[in-house]
Amino acid sequence: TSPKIKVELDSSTGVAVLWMQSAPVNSLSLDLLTEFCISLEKLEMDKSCRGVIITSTLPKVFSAGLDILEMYGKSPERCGEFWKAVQEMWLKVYGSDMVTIAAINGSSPAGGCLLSMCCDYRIMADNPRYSIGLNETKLGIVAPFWFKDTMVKTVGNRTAEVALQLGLMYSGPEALNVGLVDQLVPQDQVLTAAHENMTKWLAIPDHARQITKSMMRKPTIDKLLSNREADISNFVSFITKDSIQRSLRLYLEGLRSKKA
Ligand code: CO8
Repeated sequence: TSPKIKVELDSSTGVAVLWMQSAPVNSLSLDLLTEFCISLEKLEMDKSCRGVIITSTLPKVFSAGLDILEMYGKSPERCGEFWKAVQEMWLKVYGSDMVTIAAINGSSPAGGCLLSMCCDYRIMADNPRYSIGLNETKLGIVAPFWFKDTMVKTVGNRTAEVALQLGLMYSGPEALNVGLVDQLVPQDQVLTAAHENMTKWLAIPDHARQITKSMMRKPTIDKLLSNREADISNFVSFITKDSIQRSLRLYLEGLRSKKA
């Protein structure tokens, strides 16, 4: 199978661009998550890399979030393996020592929004067709505590409380307004803006920025680290319930019939 991730590192600037290139929608499958983590790990260990811009090669989608097919009709063992990979991605991105900027050049529901929120800074393409948010409740599923924590850390408790219950998807201007994204720019300027912003972050001495980042994020990370196994078994017992499988099937059918 062809690679789902492409990385370009410019050693002279210390900035890498990590592209998700898994058509049609960059859904976060076990394969994509595994490749993503390996790529990020390599950059993390590469002393010449100080910052990474996460983006998509697809024309309209940043990431459609977790691959629903990984959660539908799969064995408990496989669901557990998948969930561990989702945790791993979150831990790696949220806890990265590098500067991370999400260049959100398309729609970014659920896991796509989570991935964006794990970055230090978010720049979104100004296009009325794109939206971003944690829409889990609309699928009849529940975002786990560390998704919730990440959202609270990004937009504050009250906004997260409403957004999570309603499964709100925000337009670009709405996302900017609540602070879910930091900048809204024309589609063709997303990557340029990400590079410009990266320069500001890289002007700060790494050690001071890293310690500060860790001070902000470590308690949230430790919470998952000390509950990892329980979180996996919670997910597996929840997602394999008949009623939840039925919700997922209906949602998938809805996605498919939308274009029929
Ligand atoms: N997983 C698997 N397949 C998907 C997904 C997905 N997340 N999203 C889209 N697809 C499929 C579609 O079914 C379609 O398949 P097919 O060609 O076979 O019909 C194909 O991808 C293309 O999709 P669209 O035609 O819809 O493409 P568009 O460009 O029109 O729209 C969107 C792109 C906006 C991304 C749209 O596809 C969309 O809204 N997708 C659904 C996104 C979504 O709701 N994701 C939620 C995933 S759940 C999650 O991430 C967190 C779960 C936390 C679990 C906690 C449990 C305890």
